[in-house]
Amino acid sequence: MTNWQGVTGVNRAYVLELYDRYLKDPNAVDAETRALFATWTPPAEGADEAPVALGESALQKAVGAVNLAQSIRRYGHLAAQLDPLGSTPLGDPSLDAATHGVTDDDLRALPPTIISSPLADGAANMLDVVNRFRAVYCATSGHDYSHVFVPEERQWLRAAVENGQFRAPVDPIDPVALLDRLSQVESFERFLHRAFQAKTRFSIEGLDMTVPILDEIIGDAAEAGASSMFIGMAHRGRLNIMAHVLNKPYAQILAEFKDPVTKGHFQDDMSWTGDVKYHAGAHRAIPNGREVRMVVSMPPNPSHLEAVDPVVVGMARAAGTNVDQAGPPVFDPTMSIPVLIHGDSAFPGQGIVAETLNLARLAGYNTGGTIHIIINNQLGFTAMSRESFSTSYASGLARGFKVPIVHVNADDPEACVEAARLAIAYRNTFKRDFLIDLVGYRRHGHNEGDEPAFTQPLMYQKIAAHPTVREIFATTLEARGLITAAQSAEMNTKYLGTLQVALDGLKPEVDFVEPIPPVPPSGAAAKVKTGVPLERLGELNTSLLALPDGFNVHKKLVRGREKRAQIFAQPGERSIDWAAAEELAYASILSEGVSIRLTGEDVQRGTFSHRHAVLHDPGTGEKYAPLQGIPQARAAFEIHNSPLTELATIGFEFGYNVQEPSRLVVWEAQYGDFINGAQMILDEFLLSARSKWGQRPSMVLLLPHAHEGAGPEHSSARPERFLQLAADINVRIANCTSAAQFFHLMRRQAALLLVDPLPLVVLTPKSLLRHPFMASTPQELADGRFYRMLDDESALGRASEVRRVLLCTGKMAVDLLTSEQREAARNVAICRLEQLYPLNVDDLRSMLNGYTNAEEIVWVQEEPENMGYWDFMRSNIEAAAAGRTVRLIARPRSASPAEGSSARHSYHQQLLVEAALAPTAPKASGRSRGAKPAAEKVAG
Ligand SMILES: Cc1ncc(C[n+]2csc(CCOP(=O)(O)OP(=O)(O)O)c2C)c(N)n1
Ligand SMILES: [Mg+2]
Repeated sequence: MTNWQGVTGVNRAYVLELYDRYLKDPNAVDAETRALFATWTPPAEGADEAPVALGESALQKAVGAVNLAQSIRRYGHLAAQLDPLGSTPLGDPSLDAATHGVTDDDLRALPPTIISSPLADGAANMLDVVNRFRAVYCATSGHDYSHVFVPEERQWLRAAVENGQFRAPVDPIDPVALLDRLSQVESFERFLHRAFQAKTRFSIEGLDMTVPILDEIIGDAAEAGASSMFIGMAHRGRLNIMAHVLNKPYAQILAEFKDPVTKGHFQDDMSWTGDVKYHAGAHRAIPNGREVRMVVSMPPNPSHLEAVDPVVVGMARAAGTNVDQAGPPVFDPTMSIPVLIHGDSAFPGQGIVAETLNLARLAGYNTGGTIHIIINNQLGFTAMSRESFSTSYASGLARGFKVPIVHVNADDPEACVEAARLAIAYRNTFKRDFLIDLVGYRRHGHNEGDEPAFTQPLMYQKIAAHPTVREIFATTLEARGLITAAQSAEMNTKYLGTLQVALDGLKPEVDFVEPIPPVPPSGAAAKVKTGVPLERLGELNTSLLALPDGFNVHKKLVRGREKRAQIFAQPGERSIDWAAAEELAYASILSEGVSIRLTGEDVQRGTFSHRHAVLHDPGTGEKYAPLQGIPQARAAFEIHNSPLTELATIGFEFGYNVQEPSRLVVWEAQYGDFINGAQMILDEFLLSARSKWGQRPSMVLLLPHAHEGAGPEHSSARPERFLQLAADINVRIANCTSAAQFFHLMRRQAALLLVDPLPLVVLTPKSLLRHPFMASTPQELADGRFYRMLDDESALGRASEVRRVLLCTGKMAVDLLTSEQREAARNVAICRLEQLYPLNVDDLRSMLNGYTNAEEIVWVQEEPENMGYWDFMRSNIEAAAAGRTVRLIARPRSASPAEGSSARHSYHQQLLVEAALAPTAPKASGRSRGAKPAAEKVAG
């Protein structure tokens, strides 16, 4: 174009018009043109040959033709035939030539070169080009990525579509092999339909192409060098994908349909639960000679739709992260690829999808791009699309995250293969999410026992008459002369035969495999040594306080750091506060070669401004994380302020944790109260994964908890909910009343990661973070260990005088132990439970037996009676109380966890303390003086 001689007539007018646009806004033209115009000088008026006189109308025609082509690029998907059931596409006026003031004749008169596209190569004229555009953009694939704001990405996508690089013949497809695969997929469903008529299987039929799409993604990913892929999906098509993508043996699947009664799985104590067959996980190793080239895994998931999304993404992140070196971990986006298969109703409906999409580009959560596939059957149970989402497409939500989208008709296998190739190539090139909206239908009801015609009579009339994709493709290949009808039929016979052989030879009791987690060695937690020699602690402290050359800290932190430098001056002085204990615990864990990942809202500074795990130089804004800089560390430390969500972030950490169980994963809530936003992940994954799926999570939840007058939503981490879910071997729950206890608890957790892993829930302090009572001595860090219960040391010398034993935990314990009334209450002992679950009743009994003259055992909690610990503690205390009166002091039953007034809180808290330390035990039916608002219940 730099040669002006070559640009004449209409082209010349068009170039000038484009140049004009470029001058007004360089971004108004594409990058190629922009580059050319950067060095191009337009001819002077009347220079060289006189420009062909171009009337206004000719210019308009050229512009109209270009605008038409551009509109097809942008909006062609609205006219694409995406629905196999033949519904009329929405269309758009911008796709009509008339809207742009041009006719076919006008287009025919225009040269193809006025638009830059591989599709213009060799075209006779603009009409030819427009027809080629329609064939690409308005056929059975809808390319929806005008919302991608990065010009390079948009151009790459456009070029990939227009030059056909992922389509045959440029990228060949073996259509016969594809038909064979579809035959396998279809035969599986037909066989199960016949063999297990009444059983739910959530058939893939209508979206059969999901399997070949996954084949393509897996093949390309392995070729590109990825070592792992994680597939997250719900019920629909799961068994088919397990069988054919994860290679789960037919025998095992068929045995699950038989649901045999075997000795191993049916225990008389009714303790084993397991899960339904379409929730199970599986994995498959793809070999490369004798080596494993890539491992494809599908983790188990609950019925809660989309809940597995952040879990899968977290798994992929963990698999791609190397933590072997000190400092920040090294994440390699090429190592692992997450693939999420969504339902068309669930994708727009479930908020966790948006939360997961939002993680994609955050430094602490990025995975190098997730491939999303919406298996779009245009129904959610009985609800139609128009009842399920407000966006135009089921995929609409992804547009806001700038995720390129291809909608593709599931009855066009070759278009589907192209979409899959495009998805993985884009992901590998740009390391970003891509979405395939696979539009099909659902051949049966929601499950196979459902009657879909109750609610979608017309749709199901169409479906009943609609040939399967296999049948359609077989007809196509027959027409192309690639196979005969007999060969096509033979494919089905072959696969049905294989399944029949598997069923005939089935030994359900043997073939039925259910995950049972190994039983941890008994007493492992008690045996762990968590003390760290004083000298080493001192060295760690010094290293933690060291700063890189020239790095300054905020002046308000200087005094605290000076004090911190002195904490090891006197081994017996209570100089170590919670924050120091935490940081020293992490430093010592890193020095032992265990990596740590700590996330949560604002965790770098800490909600209560106590942690400062990442320092900011006030002059330069530079950041420094001491735990990444200490020379003693032998493993990576990762810390991220999380986005403002509890649900997806805990899901992500859970996934990270189960994928790489040797790393310590810690998530902290801003306030414990917000943990209920993640209830679904706690219920369905963290606390039940072991029982349902044999998984062994071990992540830590730090939940600031205490009634301090900050209102109903800044008081309670809802310990009652964790205690209700605590059963069998599934969690440890603690509420520590000293910095040393927390130090040892965290160190114990790190030491148990591979020996006796369990999730750890810690109810952590807020105002108590800096309370002198909580401070510990260096010696307690060096010599001590984590104590599950703390007896009242001050009462030991007068144990026989004690008439009442108070049992309590956390802030309530501190309030009692530091109250003015305590001194006078000589006949009261205050014992603390630092670990609430598992609770050793024998230990509790021994502690209580030390108070031989105690008449009553009182559980004191700041939470209302219907919350907190009482429901859980009551039977345990009764079991340990040896017939003594057991009662409760607590706020009365309440719908809301706490007062919305600081003054009322303080008054009520004082009443609780007074009631607990009242000189004489009240009679069973009475109330103690001043305890009016407090509920006192006598148990047993
Ligand atoms: C969180 C949640 N809410 C409700 C349900 C009950 N449910 C199971 S499948 C389904 C419809 C799902 O529709 P879609 O996402 O389109 O998937 P499809 O079954 O059509 O493949 C519903 C509402 C569920 N499993 N999970
Ligand atoms: Mg659906």
